[in-house]
Amino acid sequence: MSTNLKIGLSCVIALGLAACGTSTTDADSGVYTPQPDAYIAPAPDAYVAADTTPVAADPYIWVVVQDTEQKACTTNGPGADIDAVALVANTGAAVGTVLGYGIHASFTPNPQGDACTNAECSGGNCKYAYNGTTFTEADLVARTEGPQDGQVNATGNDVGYFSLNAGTLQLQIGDVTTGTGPMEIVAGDQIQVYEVDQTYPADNFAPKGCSCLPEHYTVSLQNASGSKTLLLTPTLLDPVNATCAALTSTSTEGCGSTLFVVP
Ligand SMILES: [Ca+2]
Ligand SMILES: [Ca+2]
Repeated sequence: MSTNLKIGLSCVIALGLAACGTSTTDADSGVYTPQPDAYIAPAPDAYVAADTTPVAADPYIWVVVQDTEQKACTTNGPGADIDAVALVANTGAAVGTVLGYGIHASFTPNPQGDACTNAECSGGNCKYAYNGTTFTEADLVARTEGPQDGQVNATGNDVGYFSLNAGTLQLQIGDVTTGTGPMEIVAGDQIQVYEVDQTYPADNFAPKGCSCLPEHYTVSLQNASGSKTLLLTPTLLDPVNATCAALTSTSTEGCGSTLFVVP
């Protein structure tokens, strides 16, 4: 029996069981049926991998500053007075270097109520809080973006800070040079919050004798989807704020301008 006859006979037998064109018997005989399978396989694999990677990361990009100061309405600026928020490097030769400042700031009043109404504030106006009657909320919230620039004036209005009045400030971090963001915030990074405190008269950003109370707040991180929140640990107070209690291993609040570490 010739070779051709053997192949033909096996194909006839296979036809009785399954499609001859896709059987392994035909592959043995040199017919080109495998080609379509080899072409289709790689494309869906490459697409799926690229689509899932960013979702899995979902890094921390929001800094959330929550006012926790006890109610005190004797001034125009109830609660923590936030001037600026900085992302600070904490590795290698870059330790202490500012990497970025706050951008895209927004504010949420405390759903349980403000600490102070205008009627309770000095002069009937919580001027530096969102409910004050002198500045718009947008103006005040934007004062927390960018580098430290708060100034308390003996006469005329203060500039450069926003009093939280029991509410919550959210910011992203933009690159210190280009301003673009949000930058990802990772373990080991540090967050420096500038709160109008006793460092302001000490550094000539407020009149000598300014009460400029160091006030309390917490700092957390959130990811873009809002599924994760991470409370930061206050790690360094400014010694000029003599009324602040010393930090301990269980401290959660900043007091005045405070450096926090991302655990
Ligand atoms: Ca400012
Ligand atoms: Ca203050």
